[in-house]
Amino acid sequence: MIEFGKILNWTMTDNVLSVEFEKNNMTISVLTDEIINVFVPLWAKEHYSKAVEESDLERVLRKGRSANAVFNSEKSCIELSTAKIKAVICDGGYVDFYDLSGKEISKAYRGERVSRRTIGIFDMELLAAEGHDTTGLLNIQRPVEDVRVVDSDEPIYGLGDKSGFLNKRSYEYENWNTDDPSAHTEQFRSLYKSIPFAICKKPEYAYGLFYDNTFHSYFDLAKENASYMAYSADDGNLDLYFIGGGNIPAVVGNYTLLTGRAPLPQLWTLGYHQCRWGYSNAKDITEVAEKFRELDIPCESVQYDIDYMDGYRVFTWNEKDYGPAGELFEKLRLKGFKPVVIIDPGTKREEGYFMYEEGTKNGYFFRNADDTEDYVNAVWPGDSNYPDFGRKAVRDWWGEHVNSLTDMGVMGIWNDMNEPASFKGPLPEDVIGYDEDRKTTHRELHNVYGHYMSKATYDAMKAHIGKRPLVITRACYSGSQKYTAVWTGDNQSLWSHLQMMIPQLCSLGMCGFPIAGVDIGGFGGDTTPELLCRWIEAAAFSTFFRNHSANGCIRQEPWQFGTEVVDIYRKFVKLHYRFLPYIYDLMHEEQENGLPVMRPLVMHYEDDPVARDLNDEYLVGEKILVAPVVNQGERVRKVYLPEGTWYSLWTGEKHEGRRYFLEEAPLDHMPVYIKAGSVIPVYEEMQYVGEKPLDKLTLITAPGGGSFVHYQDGGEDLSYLEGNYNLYRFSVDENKDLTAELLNEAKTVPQYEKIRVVSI
Ligand code: MIG
Repeated sequence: MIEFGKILNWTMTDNVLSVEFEKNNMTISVLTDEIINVFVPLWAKEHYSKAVEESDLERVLRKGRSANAVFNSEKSCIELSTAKIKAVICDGGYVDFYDLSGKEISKAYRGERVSRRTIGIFDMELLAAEGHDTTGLLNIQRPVEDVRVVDSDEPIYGLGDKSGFLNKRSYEYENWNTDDPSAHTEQFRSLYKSIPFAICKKPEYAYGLFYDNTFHSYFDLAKENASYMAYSADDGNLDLYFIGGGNIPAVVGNYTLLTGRAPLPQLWTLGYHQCRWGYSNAKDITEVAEKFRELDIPCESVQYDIDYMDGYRVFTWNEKDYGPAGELFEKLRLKGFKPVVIIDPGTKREEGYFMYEEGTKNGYFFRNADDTEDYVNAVWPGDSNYPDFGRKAVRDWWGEHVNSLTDMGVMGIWNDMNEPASFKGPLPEDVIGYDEDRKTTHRELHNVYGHYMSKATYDAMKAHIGKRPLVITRACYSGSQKYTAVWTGDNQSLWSHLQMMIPQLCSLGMCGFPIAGVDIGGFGGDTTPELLCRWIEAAAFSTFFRNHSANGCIRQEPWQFGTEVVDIYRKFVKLHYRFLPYIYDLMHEEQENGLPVMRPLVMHYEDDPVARDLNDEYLVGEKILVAPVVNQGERVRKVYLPEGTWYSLWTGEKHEGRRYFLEEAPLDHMPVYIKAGSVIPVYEEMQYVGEKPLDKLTLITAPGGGSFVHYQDGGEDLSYLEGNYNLYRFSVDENKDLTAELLNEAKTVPQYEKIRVVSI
């Protein structure tokens, strides 16, 4: 709990209100009419934000702001108004937010918390039974705390990759990037990522709360008490961004305006990828790749897991088993495969190994608490050091080695183990690292380790390859979407994990990560033919679309399970490729509006009580609704469609929304619906991106007529930033007559040779 006391003084300069309380100071900055920062310098005067970069701020501030503050002597509080929001700052440090009509949006909670639990009740009993003193665990006071009133049934969304259902109300979570290989259940408090951003939805107003603090932090989302949600942190500042907007898309738009948006990826990266930890030589990789072509299942890459390294030494190549990298890459490149390789931060301690030598000589690794030696823990290569990515010099060094990989022909980099993982117990919080030239500790840096590693990778690739980088990461923080796509780490071949995929990817999307995926088929454990089929179906519209499995589990390529599975698998990978232009269009729009590709229904149907807690369907953009089967044995799917008229993608059958109905769903069928009035661009079949010129476009139309803005570029380089793209507006009327307008004309990207319209 933070003590404030009464307001003593305040000043307003430009957009910044500084308030002096008896016991603390607070700064309230108006960034835009809807983004307000509340800052209490408990630890440092600076924000030291990793999520909000200078360049983001410039963008935010360009959106304009105006604010004025008055003292309300009757209530003894300061009223700060923007054109859209009123923040009221009161004695006691309470900050309340209202809309301009005076309706309450988010108020500080004034009472005492009923308890501050740090541990589940069941664990408490267990601990007590084991003779531990559990009294102190009931009411831990943390130096940073913010408790806010929520309505008794106010749903809460977001929080990144956290497990559990879409509506995070009644869960508690911790932000401390964690690599826990056991099956991620609903009870898990933390996973690999820390995204301390919640979206709350009042009946008439949706808003967001972003707590920008990288120390270990905690959310109790109306679990300990239905009338408030509580945020706390072990250290750091209270650095809260109140994010208005009124509806969920606007809140996501504002949040991504603040923390940045994912840049447009190369088209091929949105295609299908195959991986396995344990493709242990060139023959294995080549046979898997060739089998995809032979079976006519589209595929972009067979990815290289740690097996390709020489003794798990990062930035080395195991020539003994894989031959010269260039030869293997070239052989596969001729068949359309792009090399994507894993890298791990843990750097083997070994005399003579260049990474160890360079890192040691230059002092690039984390240091022990007493600053006498480099810090050592163990990961795959054995005893290892940890690069101190918080410093630009270290990121640049790392980047040079990333460049050596891309020079070899590598086209995508997959960053693993960057929580960071450690086999000999967690890294102590007092391990020393730097935030640029400021000496600090792992306590502050832990949650941004993956963020900085991704930034190092992205910056190097962008400058070096002249193309849009493909970076994938396991660990990250708010704002990492500027550099990297994400996957959700080590799930398992469990139906419950297939089910969790939908809320997890939707939540990541609501937190600004549009390029996200899970290991299709499940990473750990043995998949089953039925589970694999349902998984490729359910994931068919995901943006990082990869089947991956662990060493030691049964192999998970579709052909391991017979021809029925292969046929089903092919059908849904092809479905994904057909809709690539639509997915790409959504990625193009994301640059403008911050919205993800895969969206929960509540994003566009906020007032629909069914949508608010719907976990087994998702939207792709606004026009496509997917209702996959995610239960073992199920052959009839109960589908819910929200308001409007919808058409089955497969049969054209018409359905009116706002109701449930049953659809037959044999193993080879996934219900998909297109909204009335849609115009959706699709491609012809292909084996991989780059196989043939994409000079024909088909527009699928659903009755009603409508229009759609379609984006077309070269798919790889950065010239789109200079306007080298074609932008079309396609309008289709009731008679299916097409009008195409060219809104922007590319310098070097040829326009379509043929555009045809088909009705559903
Ligand atoms: O400790 O590189 O999540 O995708 O296959 C396991 C081996 C290390 C964890 C990753 C997984 C990858 C595996 N890695």
